Amino acid sequence: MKAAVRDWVRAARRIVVLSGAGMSAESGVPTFRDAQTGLWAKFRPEQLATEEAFRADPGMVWDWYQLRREMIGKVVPNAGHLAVAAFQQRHPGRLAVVTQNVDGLHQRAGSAGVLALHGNIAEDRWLDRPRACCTRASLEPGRPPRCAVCGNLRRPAVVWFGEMLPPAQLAAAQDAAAACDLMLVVGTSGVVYPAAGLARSTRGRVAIVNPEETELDDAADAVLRGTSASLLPYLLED
Ligand code: BV8
Repeated sequence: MKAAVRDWVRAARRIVVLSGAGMSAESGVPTFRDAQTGLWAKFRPEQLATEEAFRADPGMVWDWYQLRREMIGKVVPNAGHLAVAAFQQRHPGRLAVVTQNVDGLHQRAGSAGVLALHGNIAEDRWLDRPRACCTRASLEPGRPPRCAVCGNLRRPAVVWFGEMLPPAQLAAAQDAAAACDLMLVVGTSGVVYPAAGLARSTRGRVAIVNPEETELDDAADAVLRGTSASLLPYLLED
């Protein structure tokens, strides 16, 4: 089946790679549904990655993001990220990357025009609408940092559960899904919407790359049981 999917890649004029946390697993980044460790072991990510959790205990949620940032700072893109970026460089405009990941590894691998639906963990923004006093000069260090004048908190610039996805990114991803001949759905459990919905609304054929069953298997034209770092270099080679 993997040879057939490689033929689909070769024949496709427009390809979308829709990636999830599994894309970064072989870089050493635990997936979103891997068990949380330490202080956060008793929580599920859906409980921590929310505005409600952050407002209830800013320090605890901020520390969880700091731990993840440190971990991501120590890893590098894997062969799967690199194969996607290399394909884009060899075939400009033929492959679009739509990712649910916030780790920036597609971008660091050299992929262009990455549509990061859930934001970027490396960046912060103000929790409440910033006032004139909320400037870099008024930033007071802390867990989390805050505006020394009005107390406005800094928060990770990611999309929390219950928050809208960035409209421009989502619209571009929906357009890419509608226009593609082939969507490679890589390393995602297919649980989180509206991102997972792209695999159901695409015009193109759907091929899943995942060592385990996913919520999207029923929507796939092909399911390749394997890892992204081992399969993508094969599927994307000319
Ligand atoms: C929203 C940033 C509108 C934060 C994340 C229907 C429509 C719309 C919304 C909903 C809906 N149904 C439910 C909802 C609500 C909710 C949702 O989807 N909940 C789920 C839990 C049911 N969606 C939202 O809230 C979204 N917002 O819809 O706004 C709205 C507004 C108000 C009220 C209502 C609606 C916002 C969702 C964004 C949440 N933020 N991340 C952070 O990172 O801290 S999502 C988070 O999950 C990560 O970004 C992660 O990427 C993403 C998805 O998980 P996966 O990537 O799939 O990772 P997972 O661990 O699950 O799976 C890993 C997979 O990899 C596994 O399959 C494994 O087998 C595989 N794997 C492992 N190793 C490898 C591998 N694959 C390949 N190779 C390997 N080596």
